[in-house]
Amino acid sequence: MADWNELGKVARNWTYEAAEQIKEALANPFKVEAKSGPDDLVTEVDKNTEAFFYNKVRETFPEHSFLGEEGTAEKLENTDGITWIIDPIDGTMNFVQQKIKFAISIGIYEDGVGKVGIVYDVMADEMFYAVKGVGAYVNEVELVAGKERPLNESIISLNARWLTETDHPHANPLLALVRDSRSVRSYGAAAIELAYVAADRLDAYVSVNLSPWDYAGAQVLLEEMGYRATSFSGETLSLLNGGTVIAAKPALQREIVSAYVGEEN
Ligand code: 2AM
Ligand code: CA
Ligand code: CA
Ligand code: CA
Repeated sequence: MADWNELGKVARNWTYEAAEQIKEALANPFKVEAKSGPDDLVTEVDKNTEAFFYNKVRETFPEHSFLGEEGTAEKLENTDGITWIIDPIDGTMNFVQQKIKFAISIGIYEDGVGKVGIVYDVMADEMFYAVKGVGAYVNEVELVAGKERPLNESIISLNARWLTETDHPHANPLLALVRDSRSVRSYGAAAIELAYVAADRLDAYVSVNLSPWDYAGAQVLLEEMGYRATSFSGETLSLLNGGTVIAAKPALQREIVSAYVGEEN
């Protein structure tokens, strides 16, 4: 049986090592490419960081599987055994243009069950991590479950762009959600926003399109806190396919699904 505390420590040490390399890279010019459009970027730093983790996992745990955003490893066919799901830089646009608010995200799963979760905000030096059944932490401080707040006292995080795409099927429910909440934030890094929900800095985070590497790390944090993350229709998030995501404390999460983003709306 794997020692998840120990594996978590190894993963955090690699994360700190990778973060040092990212900060060094940030001090020099690097190549930026657009993927699907001007808001979907990748740099050589994303690719090098993913390769760093892939090589570490391959050398140290050859029996483990690996999934990363930038395609270093083969596509994942299933979630049997121990799988590392990594986003080498979450918030690449922030990385390129703002040079703050980006994270390394790692989820380690066993047969589809989240065991270790890491979201490291590199420039803030904030290490959010959880080990299933042990606890969730930011740096060395254990996170304590926050109280539920009614929607009109809740701060919701989402990408405001979705509100402007009026022919998008989710635009109207999201407009209503924004109207009924206390206020809205937008940080541009899904893993950080999900970790903020786990840390009770945000009450909810909503996205119309994420991939498994965006939420695999933070999902372990959210589960450890007893919070919920599902698709807009209330389904468990998949590690093989992405889609819509709504994460919040359980009562608020259920309310947002049933009264706003769920299929009956
Ligand atoms: P990324 O920076 O790793 O690409 C805001 O763009 C947030 O949504 C980021 O966390 C980003 O992750 C994520 N995201 C997911 N799919 C995306 C896409 N197709 N284009 C841009 N961002 C995407
Ligand atoms: Ca990306
Ligand atoms: Ca991402
Ligand atoms: Ca990324």
